[in-house]
Amino acid sequence: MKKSILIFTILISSSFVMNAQAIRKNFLEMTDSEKTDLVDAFYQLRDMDNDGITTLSDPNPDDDDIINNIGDYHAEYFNKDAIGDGTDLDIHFNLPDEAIRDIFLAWHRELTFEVEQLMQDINPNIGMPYWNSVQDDGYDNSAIVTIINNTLFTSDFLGPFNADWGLNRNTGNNINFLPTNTEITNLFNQTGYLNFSNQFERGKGHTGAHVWVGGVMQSHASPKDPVFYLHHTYVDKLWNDWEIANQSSSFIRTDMLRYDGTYTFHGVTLPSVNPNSIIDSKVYGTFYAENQLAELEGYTVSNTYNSTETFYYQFKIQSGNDFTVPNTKICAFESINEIVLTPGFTAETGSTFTAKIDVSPSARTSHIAESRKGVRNPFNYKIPIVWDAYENISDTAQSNDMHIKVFPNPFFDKINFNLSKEVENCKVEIYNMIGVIVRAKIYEDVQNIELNDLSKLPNGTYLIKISDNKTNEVIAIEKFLKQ
Ligand SMILES: [Cu+2]
Repeated sequence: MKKSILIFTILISSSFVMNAQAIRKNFLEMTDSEKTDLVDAFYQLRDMDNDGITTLSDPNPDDDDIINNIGDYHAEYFNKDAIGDGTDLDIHFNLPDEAIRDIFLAWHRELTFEVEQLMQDINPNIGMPYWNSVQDDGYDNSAIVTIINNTLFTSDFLGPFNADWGLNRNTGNNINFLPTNTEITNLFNQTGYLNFSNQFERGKGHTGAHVWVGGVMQSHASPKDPVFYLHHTYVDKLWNDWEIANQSSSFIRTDMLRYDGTYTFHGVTLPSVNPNSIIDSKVYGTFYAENQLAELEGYTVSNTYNSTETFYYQFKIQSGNDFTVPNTKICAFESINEIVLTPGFTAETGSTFTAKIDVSPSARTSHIAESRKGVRNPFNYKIPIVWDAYENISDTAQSNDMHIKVFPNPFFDKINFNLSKEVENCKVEIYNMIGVIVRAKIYEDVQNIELNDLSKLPNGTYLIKISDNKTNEVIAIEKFLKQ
């Protein structure tokens, strides 16, 4: 009897830390089936009494589910030192001794892992997506609200949770609550870790999405709204990007609330995690993709969490720069479009490594079926303007004999566009892959266009669109890569 209980406990414990490795992407890059998978997983995590009812009308509500547990925990310890004698540990806004107690970024990283792991127990294909809440300066307020409501809070994605879970969102809030590119640039200019962390936690980069969504998301119980996890995955990505540039994150504290090896939920003891051990988000095999590009670098496959580490991304996967699959370890890359291995990628003798493009539908039915449909145009709110032009351009280009030579491609800080003939009065626009114009300029009588100072653009795929400034007719369009 005792033995079977022990085995049962081990099974639960080990399943709790399975998987985790994932390529996390912008939710705008998710296919329809991936959205369905994520929504289903959220509802299952909320339904710990397994009666299939996850709405407020559940006649036997079991509040002891992980979503409510995390929400309540987060509320209880949110800013505990401010209400006690000042010595209690907490997870937010630690004053006055925040230097030794600031675990905001590490704590929320571990929390995101915890929930992602639980979701992967339900469906191993899930990677937590992120919501980039940064808005371009000078955007039209109502247009942004429409875009967010038409992408993030749709009826097939995060919209229905509002009524089902009583979240009282107020997404008509003033869009100026959300951060601008300028604010994020200022944040990234912070070089000391404590300054960065403090400004991040208190500034719009973190608080913006909480306040703008409103309702529960604005309260100390914010993890009860699923959008919390997409927002904090984005916060985590920004920390990851900052750390790559600055390499100076460190925590004086070596323990964290909830993850100190004593906290138990439904019979499972959560691991003890030293915040300094998770400064590199790759520690769990987590990579961030952006703009149709996933760069897998500086990682050694260990199979610690997964007997086969499978990295899936429907766009381009590029790996090199100290990515190693050691002897006896198993790793796979899966893509729909392109996999590139560059110097520094090593699959050692005795390892198993496979790279699959367009893997058979039986292997990854839901991803592939949808991705095949969606890969050319997975964005349904803005980018079609560009993509439709890209699709039709061959006809136009043939008729006016116009094409663009791009060099270097990929580029880093400078790029040249060489048109096959001079154009009189044209508008040049550079789009990223979620349809946002990142550069725009009007030219008179131009054949060679040079753009500089592009090193701060995120890596990934872009489109240049050249159109007649008077008629708006597309003259030429070309795709290129920043790396
Ligand atoms: Cu928080």
